[in-house]
Amino acid sequence: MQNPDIARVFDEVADLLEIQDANPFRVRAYRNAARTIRDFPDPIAELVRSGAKQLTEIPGIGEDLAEKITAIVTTGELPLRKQLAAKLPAGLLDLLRIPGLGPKRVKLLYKKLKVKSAADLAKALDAGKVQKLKGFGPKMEEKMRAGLGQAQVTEHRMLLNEAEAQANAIVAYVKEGGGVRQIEVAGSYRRRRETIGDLDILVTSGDSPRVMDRFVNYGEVLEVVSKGETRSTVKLRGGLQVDLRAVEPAAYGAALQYFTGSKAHNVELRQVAQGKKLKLNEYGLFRGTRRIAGETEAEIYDALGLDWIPPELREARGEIALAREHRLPKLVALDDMRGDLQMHTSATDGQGTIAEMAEAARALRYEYIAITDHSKRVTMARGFDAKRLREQWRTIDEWNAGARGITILKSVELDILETGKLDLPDDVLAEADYVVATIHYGTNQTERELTRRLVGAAEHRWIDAIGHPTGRRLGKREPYPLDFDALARACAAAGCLLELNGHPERMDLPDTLAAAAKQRGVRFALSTDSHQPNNLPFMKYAVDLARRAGLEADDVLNTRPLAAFRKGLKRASQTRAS
Ligand code: DGT
Ligand code: CA
Ligand code: CA
Ligand code: ZN
Repeated sequence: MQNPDIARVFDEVADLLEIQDANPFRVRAYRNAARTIRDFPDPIAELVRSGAKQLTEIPGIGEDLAEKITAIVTTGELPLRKQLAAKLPAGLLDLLRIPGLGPKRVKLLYKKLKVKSAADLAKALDAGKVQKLKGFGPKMEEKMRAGLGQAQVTEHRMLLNEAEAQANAIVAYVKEGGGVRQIEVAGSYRRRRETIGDLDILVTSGDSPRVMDRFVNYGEVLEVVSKGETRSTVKLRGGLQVDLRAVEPAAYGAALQYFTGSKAHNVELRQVAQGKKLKLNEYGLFRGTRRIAGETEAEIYDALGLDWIPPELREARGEIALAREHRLPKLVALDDMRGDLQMHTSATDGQGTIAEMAEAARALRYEYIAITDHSKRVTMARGFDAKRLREQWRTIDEWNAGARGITILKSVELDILETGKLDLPDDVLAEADYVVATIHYGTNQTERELTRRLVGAAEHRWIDAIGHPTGRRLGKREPYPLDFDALARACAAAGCLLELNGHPERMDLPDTLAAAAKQRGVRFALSTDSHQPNNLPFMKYAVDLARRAGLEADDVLNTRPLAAFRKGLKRASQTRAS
């Protein structure tokens, strides 16, 4: 059982409690638990089994939660979840998967209209009953109709970090069985897309039937979809499908190239081959019947007259022309990062002290971090007013005076209010080292209003970056309406950074928008939006985003040493009005 599987149980408990009108603090406790578990870097089930570490040593996990986790890991079920679910119709939880429908709305639909399933909802919509409920306007109705259609046709995509946990575990398991020479996960996973439809694993082996046998007997397998001597497909608990293909070593590079995709990239690449009177497929690059390349990817690209293209760029967005002209970008790498520019502490909605966050950052050999707790508008997170923020900054000053080899930047995640005003006064913002401005409220405004709010913030003298610019939450919330080009132009003109938030649920900016912003001359800030020390390694996902956008180290301000970083901030060119 992987961390996301455990987390899902707690999320469901929170949903069930909320539908049943439980105390909001109790609901929140389970939500936090789910997040803590989902974001924990090591497999918690292993910890339970090995007993190597007390679960209660994990930040945010107390006695009660530790007991519940142990129950889930050892029995596969949580009695509390069963009890809560038994009180409600079975179809009700399915409704939660429809975009826009959270527990609050599901509760209303159930209580007022006796809606117990997706079918009931469709009927209620057709009868015009839904729009009469409070909080369900015509816009919402349209969204639900679209969602109902979608829930039936689109498959479930998994977040990259969840797929990564599954991929690492299954690859380690297959390797342990022996007889594996090469093994690699191809597909969208290798291209580092932010969500993954299924995993495509390739192996070379002297004994592929044995490898296939082991694969289908993996402990997490829920269903063996197909099994053969060179190809098998399984479905794991939690829904992820995994394909395993065994190929001969002479075709490994060709198979890796083919199954890495994207499909659109492969189509273009095949055309390049055809132009040279060659044939490209998953078995190799052929002149007539003779294979002229296939063992490695590099020799295939080379034989086509192209530089090797990093998988993150293989989306048919012009990378093949660049590879032909030797003009591919030198993509930013995790190793280039010298700091992390968004994280929260237990003073607001994080779990971890300033010192704990800094320690974790030092373990990653960063030079600096920004502590960006929320401003006061985010009441749920006990956001800071000017007084509490300045108190935190004094603590940070003291910490920095200890010269611990890492610098903490005084910062804040500042809410851009519904009116477009900022949540804290200018004199406070002027004292910060770095300010990242974000929108959390009023996201149902028009495109014009939302764009005006963001552009206004980007132009403000004490705002250094716009955080999670589109507001999307993968699989949960669509981006708010925004004239992104207007924002990008404003940022470029004002010297405001755009954040690439690498929190796996956000991945915001999306890669295509980041690439468009680079064309406008924008520079970027990479961050993790960590809510506990263990989240800091999420930086790799921010880097994945940046690489998919074609960014180089120079495009990312926090690849620079501290002094150069400070100099590159918008505030460095402002004179402080006193
Ligand atoms: P996913 O799984 O939806 O996140 O995305 P992918 O890209 O992993 O797609 P998937 O699993 O359907 O296929 C893996 C790769 O195999 C894909 O990226 C390219 C290659 N591939 C699959 N079907 C075709 C095809 O019909 N033509 C070509 N040229 N390549 C294909
Ligand atoms: Ca795939
Ligand atoms: Ca596949
Ligand atoms: Zn935020």
